[in-house]
Amino acid sequence: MIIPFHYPRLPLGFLLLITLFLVSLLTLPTVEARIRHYKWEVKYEYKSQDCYKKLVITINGKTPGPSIIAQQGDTVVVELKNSLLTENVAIHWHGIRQIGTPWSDGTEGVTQCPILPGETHTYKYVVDKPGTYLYHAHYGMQRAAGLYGSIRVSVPDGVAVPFSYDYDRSIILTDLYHNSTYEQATGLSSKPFVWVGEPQSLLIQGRGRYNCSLLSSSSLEAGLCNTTNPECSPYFITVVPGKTYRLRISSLTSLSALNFEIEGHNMTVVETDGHYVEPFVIKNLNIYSGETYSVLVKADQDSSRNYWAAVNVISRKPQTPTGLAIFNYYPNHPRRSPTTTPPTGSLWNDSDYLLAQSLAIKARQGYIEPPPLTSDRVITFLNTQNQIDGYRKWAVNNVSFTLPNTPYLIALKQNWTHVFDQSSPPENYDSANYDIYSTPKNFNATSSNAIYRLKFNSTVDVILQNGNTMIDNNSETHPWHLHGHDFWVLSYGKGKFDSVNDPKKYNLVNPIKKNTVPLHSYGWTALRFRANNPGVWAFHCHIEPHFYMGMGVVFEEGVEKVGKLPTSIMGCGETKSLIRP
Ligand SMILES: *[C@@H]1O[C@H](CO)[C@@H](O)[C@H](O)[C@H]1NC(C)=O
Ligand SMILES: *[C@@H]1O[C@H](CO)[C@@H](O)[C@H](O)[C@H]1NC(C)=O
Ligand SMILES: *[C@@H]1O[C@H](CO)[C@@H](O)[C@H](O)[C@H]1NC(C)=O
Ligand SMILES: *[C@@H]1O[C@H](CO)[C@@H](O)[C@H](O)[C@H]1NC(C)=O
Ligand SMILES: *[C@@H]1O[C@H](CO)[C@@H](O)[C@H](O)[C@H]1NC(C)=O
Ligand SMILES: *[C@@H]1O[C@H](CO)[C@@H](O)[C@H](O)[C@H]1NC(C)=O
Ligand SMILES: *[C@@H]1O[C@H](CO)[C@@H](O)[C@H](O)[C@H]1NC(C)=O
Ligand SMILES: *[C@@H]1O[C@H](CO)[C@@H](O)[C@H](O)[C@H]1NC(C)=O
Ligand SMILES: *[C@@H]1O[C@H](CO)[C@@H](O)[C@H](O)[C@H]1NC(C)=O
Ligand SMILES: *[C@@H]1O[C@H](CO)[C@@H](O)[C@H](O)[C@H]1NC(C)=O
Ligand SMILES: [Cu+2]
Repeated sequence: MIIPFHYPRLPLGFLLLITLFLVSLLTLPTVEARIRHYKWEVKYEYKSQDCYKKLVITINGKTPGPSIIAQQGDTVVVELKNSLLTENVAIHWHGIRQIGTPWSDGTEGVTQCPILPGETHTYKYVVDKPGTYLYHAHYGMQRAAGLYGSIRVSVPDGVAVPFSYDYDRSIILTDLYHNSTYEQATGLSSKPFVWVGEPQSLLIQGRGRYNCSLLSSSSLEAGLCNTTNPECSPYFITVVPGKTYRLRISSLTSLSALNFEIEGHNMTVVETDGHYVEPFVIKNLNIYSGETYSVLVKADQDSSRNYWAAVNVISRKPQTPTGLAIFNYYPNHPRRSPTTTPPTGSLWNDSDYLLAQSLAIKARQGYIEPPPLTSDRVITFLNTQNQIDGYRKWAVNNVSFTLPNTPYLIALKQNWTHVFDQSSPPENYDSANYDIYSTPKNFNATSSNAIYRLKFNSTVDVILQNGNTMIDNNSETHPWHLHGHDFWVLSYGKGKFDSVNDPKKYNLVNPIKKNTVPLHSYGWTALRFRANNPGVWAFHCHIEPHFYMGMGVVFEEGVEKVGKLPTSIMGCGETKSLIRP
């Protein structure tokens, strides 16, 4: 460092200031946030992710798309070009709360108009919290076509993570259907109803393996399914003996709840949805669509061989083969398949095990954000399978959700009362007279695009209540995802929620905060959040066909505090008048 004595003509005070400035540069951590700029082109391409060749949506030629890697406080700018030719698009930044930028949430119909073919749309938002997040399409059933990827936000310089590891890896789990999302959506909205069925394959970081022999010989001859295709060679996680790996495991399945296991290795859960977890050791991880977890795995087993990393379907009777990756000890060859039988995970219908693992997830000591001890409003959502005019639906409190043509955020800022149903949707169901264990006598529900208006900064409890589907002795698991917020998970329970006694069992001491939470079969889940993020936020089942069939609601809070909306989110429905007067 140059000592400023060499410049005697400068006044002493000025020299002192320069010295202080130079010293401060050397000692203070840099706090300057960066801009992370991405240019993405979205288009259809043929891929053979599970050896079966089909059309998928790619970003810059890839599915999963490019990872967003940023540091807390950075601004992410994604310039998205829609090259799908005949299809709209919108991308949701899953787990990013969009504080101050509710128009960048990417939820078509809620916070923006769809991005038309040929158009370029720019998303811009701040990643204000370290953790593991995702992005994915939020238009129709487009996510299932392959439009997704991971977001990794690191802690600021000079801030420590409360656990140590040598390497960091992001792994997305998905399920794959050979039918297109259009065929699926058509079946779901037809009379008679055609269910999408169970997926053909489970993918680990976009790779799986279908048994091509199950197909007709003509499709094999056409080269549609070829197990020697390098695109479907298994994903491998190469590890150095003795090192610890932070695996950021996330699920963006269309339907399946999954169990993730690495043969012969335990995992320590340390983070979920961007919040530190009080560490606990597991043999395998139950993960529901929309959730993210960081687990620590130590490469401390016999390194002369490789091990399977396996995903299996849970909570529905499995009809999809185990999805496999290779946990590869360096310097073994990564494609050297273990000769052992792959793990089959936990029993798919062991509901006690599923519930126990959900209950084991608590906020880490030293990082607890205590919840408000009371709430201002309790909204109960009964989840049911229904019928409307003979069409199969899902509903909450007997209302099946539909999206308006004019996005809510724009309609509310414009005070337009004619573009969506202004009534207040039901806060409860007839819990005294409703038997959650039996098949309803009347499946008929109504459909609506009415929304829940929350008092700004009020504390809201949501009780998710499960029940029986339209099939006897059947209740499905629903992972619920809230946009714009992290909620406290107060508790989970079996059976019907008891509004007098169950709140006494709430965890108000160290509840975990999350953005996605399972509602277990025949059970309930209680959440609390503060309505302090001005905007309009979707809250929905993360199962792609369920949301498509109406399993969701929308919350509005403090919309009058939202700044001027960018015209780039407009152009559909009534909003045409705002950009082309
Ligand atoms: C795929 O779509 C076709 C219609 O194109 C339908 O007949 C078939 O049942 C679907 N297959 C599955 C497995 O859903
Ligand atoms: C693939 O399917 C064929 C035909 O059903 C069956 O004989 C074979 O065992 C299957 N292979 C595997 C690895 O499951
Ligand atoms: C399968 O792919 C391999 C190369 O990966 C090729 O040699 C073989 O001919 C293909 N089989 C069929 C039936 O297309
Ligand atoms: C995994 O954890 C269990 C229970 O704590 C323990 O019994 C087992 O030895 C551990 N396995 C490995 C490979 O560390
Ligand atoms: C779980 O499913 C298996 C079949 O996959 C069945 O044999 C078993 O009885 C079921 N267990 C429970 C607790 O329902
Ligand atoms: C349900 O609605 C249909 C009309 O879509 C009607 O025909 C039927 O009677 C209703 N069922 C009951 C039990 O009300
Ligand atoms: C909507 O109503 C609010 C409150 O009455 C008012 O402040 C605002 O200017 C209105 N916005 C428009 C676009 O008319
Ligand atoms: C839904 O509405 C139908 C018809 O109005 C009614 O018979 C049924 O009991 C309601 N179901 C629930 C869960 O409220
Ligand atoms: C929101 O409520 C909390 C708790 O009552 C209070 O501390 C905070 O100041 C409020 N914030 C605003 C913006 O009203
Ligand atoms: C449903 O379960 C109950 C109690 O376990 C049993 O009595 C009944 O027979 C079952 N119904 C069907 C259709 O399986
Ligand atoms: Cu669902």
